[in-house]
Amino acid sequence: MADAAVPGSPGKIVKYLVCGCGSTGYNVVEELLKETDSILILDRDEKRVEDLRDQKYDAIVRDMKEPNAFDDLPVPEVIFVLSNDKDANLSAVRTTKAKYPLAHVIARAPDPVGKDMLENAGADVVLYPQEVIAKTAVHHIRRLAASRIARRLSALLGSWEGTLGIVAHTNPDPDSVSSAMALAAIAHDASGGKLISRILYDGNIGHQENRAFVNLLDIKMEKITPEILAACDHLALVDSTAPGSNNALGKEARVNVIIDHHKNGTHDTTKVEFVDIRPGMGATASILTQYLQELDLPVNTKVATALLYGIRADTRDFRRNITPQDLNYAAFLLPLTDRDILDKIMSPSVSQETLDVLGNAIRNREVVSGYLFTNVGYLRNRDAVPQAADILISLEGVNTAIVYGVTDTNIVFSARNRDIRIHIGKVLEEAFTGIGEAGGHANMAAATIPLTYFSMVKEKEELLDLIIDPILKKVRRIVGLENEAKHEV
Ligand SMILES: [Mn+2]
Repeated sequence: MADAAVPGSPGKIVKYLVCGCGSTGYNVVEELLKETDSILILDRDEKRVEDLRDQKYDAIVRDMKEPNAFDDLPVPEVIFVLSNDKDANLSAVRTTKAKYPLAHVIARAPDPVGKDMLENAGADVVLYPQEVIAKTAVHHIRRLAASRIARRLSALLGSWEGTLGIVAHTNPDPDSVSSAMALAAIAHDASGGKLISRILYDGNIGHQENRAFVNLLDIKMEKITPEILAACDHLALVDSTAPGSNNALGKEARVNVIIDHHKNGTHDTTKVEFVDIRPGMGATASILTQYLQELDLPVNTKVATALLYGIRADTRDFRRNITPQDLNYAAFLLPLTDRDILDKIMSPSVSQETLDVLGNAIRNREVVSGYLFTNVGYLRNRDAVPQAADILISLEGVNTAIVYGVTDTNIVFSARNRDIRIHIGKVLEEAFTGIGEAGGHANMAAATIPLTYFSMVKEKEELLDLIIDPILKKVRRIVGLENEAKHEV
C-alpha cells in the first residue's frame, strides 16, 4: 500500500487514520478504499491486525489508551475513532486533537452519554449509531411517502382522458401559473397525451414582472368562462385551497385535484380524489417540483424556469416562508432553467401606469405619527397598489403604509407595516367587517370592496372618497390615531 502510510515515518502524511477496526471500523475502511488507499489502521488486538495485514491493509497494533499510542505515525488529515470502548475512544480523541490540531476527528459514541463527552473532548463529529439508524429510517420513510403521493397523482391522471381544466387563482401569480404548467406536464406524461390540459384563470395578470413572466415563457392561459368549464371533464386547483376561495369557481364546484401550500380552510375535501395541501411549504411550485423529481420526468426548460421563478416569487427571493425543501427543489431546477429568460423577467420595464400610480401615491401621501395614508385614485391595474405600498413603507419615519385606489370593479386597499405593536392584517379585518374582504399578516395585508352596488356611478373617484372616509376613520380609531395631527414627510 501507499508508502505514506508506513508507520514510524514522522513527517509523512496519511489521508485517513482509522482507530479501532471492529465491524464499524472495517466498514468505514471499505468505504474509504473507494476513494484512496492512503489509510492506516490502528487496533489493539494482535490477531485482528494480523488478519488485516493478510488482506493487504496497513495496520499496526496500538492501544489507544496509551499516551504514546500515536507516536511515530504519519500525520493524518482525518481521524476516525471507532472502537466500542468508550474510554479508549475518549482518550484517542483527546490525544489526537492535541497532537494533530489540523486534523478532523470523527468519533463513534458507544452510548448517548459518551456522545456529549466526546463532543466536549473536541471531536468534530460524533456519531451514535442507534441515532444514525433512527434518522436514516425516518428519512427513508419520508422519501417513500413523497414518492408514493407523486405516483398516486400520476396514476389518477393516467386513468383519465378528455380535458383537464387547471384553475390558477384570481390575478394569478408565478407560483400558481408555474404549478399549473407542471401539472399539465405530469398529466400529459401520465395519460400518454390522452388528457388535454387547459390552464384557466380569472382577473388580470397585472404586475409587470408577472406579465413579463407569462410573455417571455410564452405561457398559454385562457380566461375562464362557463363554456370552457362545461367542456372540462376534470378540474384541478393549484395554489388555492378550495373552490371559490380566490379563484373563479363557485363554492360548490366539484374539483378533482387540489394542490396548495396555504393553510387548510374549512372546505370539505373528502370527495376530492387527490388532495395535497402542505402549509409548511414556501410555494406550490416546490410541491410540483417534488412530483416531477419523484416521477423522474424530464423537465423542459420552460417549466423549470417557471417553477424556479414561482418559488423565488412566493418566497420573496428566498427570504420569506422558505423551508430547506424549497431550497432543495430550487437547486434541482436551477441547472434546467433558461438564465437569460430569468434575468429578463426579473428586470422588466415598469409600465407607464405603474409609474403614474407611484407618482400619485407619493404626491398624495399624508403622514400621522408614522402612519402613511395615500390615495392613488382611479387605476386599471390593481397590482400597482401593493407595489406603491412596498415602496412607501421604506420612507424614513413611516412605520405603516396604507395605499388605496379604485378600479372599475373594486376599491382596493393595500397595507405594509413595520410597527411590531400592530398586526395590520387584523386591523384591516376589523375595519372592513361587513363592508368588504380583508386579511393578511402582521406586516402586510390587503382589502377589497366590490363595487357591485355602485357600478352605475360614473365618477369612481368621488365614490372612493365617499366610501373610504368612514373606513379610514375606523382604521385610525383601531390603531389609536384619532387625535394626532397630520404632517408630511
Ligand atoms: Mn403560492
